[in-house]
Amino acid sequence: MYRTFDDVALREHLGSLPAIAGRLGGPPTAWDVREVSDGNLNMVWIVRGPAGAVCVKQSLPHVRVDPSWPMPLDRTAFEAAYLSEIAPLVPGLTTGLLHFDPERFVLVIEALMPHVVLRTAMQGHTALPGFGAAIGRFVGRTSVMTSLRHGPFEAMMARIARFAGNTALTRITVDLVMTDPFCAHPRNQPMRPELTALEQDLAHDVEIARIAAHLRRRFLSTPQALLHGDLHTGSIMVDGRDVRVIDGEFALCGPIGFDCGQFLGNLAMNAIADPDSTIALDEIAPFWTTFLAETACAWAEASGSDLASPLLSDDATQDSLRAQWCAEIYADMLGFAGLEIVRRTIGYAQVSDYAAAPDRATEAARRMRAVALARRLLCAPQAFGDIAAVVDAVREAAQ
Ligand code: SR1
Ligand code: MG
Repeated sequence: MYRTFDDVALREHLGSLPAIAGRLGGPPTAWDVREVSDGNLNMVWIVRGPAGAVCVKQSLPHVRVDPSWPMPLDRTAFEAAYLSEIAPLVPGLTTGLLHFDPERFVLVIEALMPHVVLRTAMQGHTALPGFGAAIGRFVGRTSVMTSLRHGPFEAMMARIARFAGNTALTRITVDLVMTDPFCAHPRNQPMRPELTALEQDLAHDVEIARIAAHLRRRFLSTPQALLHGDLHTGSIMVDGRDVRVIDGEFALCGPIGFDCGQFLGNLAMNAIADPDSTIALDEIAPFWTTFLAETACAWAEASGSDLASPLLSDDATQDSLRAQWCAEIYADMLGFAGLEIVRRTIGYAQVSDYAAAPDRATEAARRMRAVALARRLLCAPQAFGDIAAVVDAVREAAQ
């Protein structure tokens, strides 16, 4: 039976799970339970015992940061299903799933210690190079291996059906990322008065409205692969060069360029919000080139319905099929990065990276430059023929 855990209920529940209690060691009363909820939706605790530690996540019947916003509990079930599918594909790039309780909507995963959230590390200028390539590997491998390229189409259909049920969180993305920022929705939180006119301009821009509608349609009707669905720099933890993707509760089957675009958009925002640091800018090209390289490796390993015709099996044809696949992802990535930048700059749930500005006027100017870049990504994607052109545009916007 579901009830939101308090300290006592949490200890009691973990104590009833022999594998978890054994991992922690000692009696439940000896465990150190610390609430570390940080995201917008769920409760999270780190529990430490004499023998080890675990991370526990429980859904609330509402958005954690806004109790007036009701939310179904099933999001941890989708996160558990996502982790079960992708963790074996990318060992060392995510967390192990230790336990899921479908009645209490409690997920127990490996505790990442002493990792910190990548966004925090970037803001503190302590993030080390290499995380872009790690995310490129993560997205490249998980996307090919959970697409029609690999396995029988029946497995893909089952995956699509399973994650199509994640409608509550998909609704959040459709509204907060793809709709509200472009219609002056009351949930938006642009810096007022500095960005009020910008929000109004966007709300009256027919070209942007059409492009947002196109991307929304692609997001909802192009189930290319199993996506993380919320791959911003707050969904990644790092410890030195160890990089882990967390928080897969928004998982769904969709266009691969969505995950790529969210990550790219967040790197671009950090670069513009904090021009004293070049780490985000420097990680963009390694992200994309590693994504392409990993896609090529996974493509060769995969065995799916694309390979059914002997007419397509020679190397040159396979290379051209892969190039076509990557070109489609690249085009989607530019658009979704544009949406993510606008959303995190004027919409609901913004990025804290902008706090790097020394004063309000500078912050507003940086936010405006970020939205100007987003407009270019959305409206003039032909100007970004390769990833070097994207890096140049981000560098220019950060100056
Ligand atoms: C109401 S949830 C707001 C945001 O938090 C999550 O991390 C997602 O990014 C979502 O859009
Ligand atoms: Mg999250």
